[in-house]
Amino acid sequence: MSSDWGYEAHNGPDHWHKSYPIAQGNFQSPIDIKSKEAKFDASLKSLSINYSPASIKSIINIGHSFHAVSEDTADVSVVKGGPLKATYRLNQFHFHWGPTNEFGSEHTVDGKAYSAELHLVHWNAEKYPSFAEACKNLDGCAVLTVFLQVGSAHSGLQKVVDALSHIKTKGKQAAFTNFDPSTLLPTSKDYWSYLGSLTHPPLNECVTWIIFKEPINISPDQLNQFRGLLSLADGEKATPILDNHRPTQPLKGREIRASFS
Ligand code: B30
Ligand code: ZN
Repeated sequence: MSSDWGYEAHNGPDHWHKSYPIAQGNFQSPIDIKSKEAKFDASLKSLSINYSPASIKSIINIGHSFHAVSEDTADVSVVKGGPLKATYRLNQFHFHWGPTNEFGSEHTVDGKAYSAELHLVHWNAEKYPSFAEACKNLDGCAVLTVFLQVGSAHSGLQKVVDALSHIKTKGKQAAFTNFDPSTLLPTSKDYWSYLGSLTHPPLNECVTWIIFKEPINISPDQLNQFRGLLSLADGEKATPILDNHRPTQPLKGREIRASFS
């Protein structure tokens, strides 16, 4: 079944509110982070990330992006502490990018976009029975976010890029194992945090966003390999996935906290 939304002119972010009215809600993501307005909170220092290479199982082309899927029936890769009041379990990670290297990230910092953005998506398995149930609650999900800036090739990212040759078209899936997601994290663990939503439909307002200040590198060639994925199934007309980022949304009085001063 093809979905009713996408990132093109006829079904893109400006149309989503018709099928998903929450698109105009008070806790939507992404946002522009005005770094001067973020408030230092010493209690955020205690973020603890525990990832294992045993958790990632497969990689799948979902048409508008690709997911690296984690085993999430047990606490194999988790994040806790910082703004979180429970242990959140990794469900999948994915990226957002754009047609050129000038923009492509979803969040921006002081109006500046990065070339791409990594989302490590977790859910509150202490409180909810499944990712889908967790998504119905404000404390349901936590997304660790890393900005990607164009520079030298990233060796951790190259393992992901190498796997893309097996999932060129929508619906394709391949084994992807023995990958440590922590290789995609920046050296500095300084971050901003705020409450928001999933950045594409169903756009549920269920996410504690944790956004690392320091970007990682991605080479122009690695970015082009993302754009080489195709958005339709085998046999249908091949359309590359050139853009899958939502523009920034109004902050509507929300507070952005910083783990650093
Ligand atoms: S994000 O991290 O805010 N970009 C979902 C998960 C994370 C984000 C956005 C959406 C989500 O779970 N969406 C509903 C289920 N999806 C599958 C998926 O995991 O993400 C169905 C779909 O394709 O339409 Cu995209
Ligand atoms: Zn995302």
